[in-house]
Amino acid sequence: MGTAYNFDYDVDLGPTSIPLGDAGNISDLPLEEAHAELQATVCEILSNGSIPFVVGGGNDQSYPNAAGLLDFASKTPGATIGVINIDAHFDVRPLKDNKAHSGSPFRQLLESNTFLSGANRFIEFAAQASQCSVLHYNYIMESREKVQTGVITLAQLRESKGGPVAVFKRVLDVFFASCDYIFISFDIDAISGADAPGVSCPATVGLSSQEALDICLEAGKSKKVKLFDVSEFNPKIEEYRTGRLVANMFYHFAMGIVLREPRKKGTLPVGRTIEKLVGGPTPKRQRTKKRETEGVSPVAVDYPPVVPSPARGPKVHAVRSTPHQAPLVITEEEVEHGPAAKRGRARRNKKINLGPEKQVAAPVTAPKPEKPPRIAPVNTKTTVHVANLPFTLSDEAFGSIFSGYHVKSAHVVRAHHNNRSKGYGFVEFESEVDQVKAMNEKQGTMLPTLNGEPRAIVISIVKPNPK
Ligand SMILES: [Mn+2]
Repeated sequence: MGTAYNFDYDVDLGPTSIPLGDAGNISDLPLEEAHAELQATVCEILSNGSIPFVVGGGNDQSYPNAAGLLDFASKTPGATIGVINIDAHFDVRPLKDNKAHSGSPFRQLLESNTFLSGANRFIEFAAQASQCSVLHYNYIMESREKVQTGVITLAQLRESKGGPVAVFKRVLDVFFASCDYIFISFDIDAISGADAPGVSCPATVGLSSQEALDICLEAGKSKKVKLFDVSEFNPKIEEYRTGRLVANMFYHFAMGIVLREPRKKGTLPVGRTIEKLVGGPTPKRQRTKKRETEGVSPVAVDYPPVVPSPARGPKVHAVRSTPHQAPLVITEEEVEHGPAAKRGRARRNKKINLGPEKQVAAPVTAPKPEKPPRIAPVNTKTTVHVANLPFTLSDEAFGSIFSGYHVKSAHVVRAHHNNRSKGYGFVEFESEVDQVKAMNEKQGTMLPTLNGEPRAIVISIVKPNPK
């Protein structure tokens, strides 16, 4: 799954840091009985102070999971839950012959009296309009009469500042600000099929696996997140790549849980920073930003046929959580405008432990060559600024315009990266008399350009730097 100690995050996933346990499989039972067993198991694990991480299997598992959390929440009067469905699809289709299926879990939730009776919240995240019926969209919107719901499409995420991970954090912090417990339901068909092929309905576009892992990390870090499920992993379609992704999702979620606790200072072995190793400033981590096709009008389409998920029931992992802490207090204003103080990204620890020889080896860094200043300090008494120059003008030709005025130096200002003229320059004269005379007599001189339209130069005396 991953190393026990992750030095990138300074997170120890060893047994003394975070006790992980396998709560077993939901045995082969008729669907309704399996759901009942799952619901009871989830509630039991929560009651023991652990965080269930349920791996399916069909997305039908998500309603019993949510019901298990609702059962748990009912033990605390007034406790509310927030449910986020990260999914390319809404999964609010009606029951078939009164029976639940992988397309119906959130319809069941939005029609559950227990869910509707409290101030609970539900949001669809990363839904793809090309894969979802507008009728179902309307259904979710109409449910607002009974309960707070929302839809954030993948196209919206791509257009949002910070992309999916930043928006996900805002959903947790703002949309779920009033909720006590959060359930993250992650259908991995929300992830691009190139990254997650082992699903019944692989997506042509979607979240990247990197974004999925970052979301799992953020979910783990939120103290309110009490339950996580991963749906639609189907090893019969593809086992290796997708299996590793699901394991890595669990790994990142578990790392996030460790990061819930305030960091102890000095836990990380002293290492060298990236800067010291390679020289120069530490590069910011780059993420590929994909753009989705825009302008798809909503058309009512049905889901593609769903390949049956493996017969084996969902696998339940339990992660022991820390004792329940009071939910963060977020003010009304913060709900409107976001958190007052930006807490920023997870503080990635840039230090790398290189082992015992670290004290001996000196970092190999070349001394930084001194860059000449872009524009030499100018003497305002003897220098003029000349604008509206033709872009093809050389320094030499520029100086020759003022040949009768005792030119000390003349240069056209050029862009650093491609050396192209910026269309202005500076001329320095021997004396202030030359400066004023040249400005008065050469003002408006017409210079030829490539397109045949001559330009009149604009000469001005350089103003003293306000500093
Ligand atoms: Mn789904």
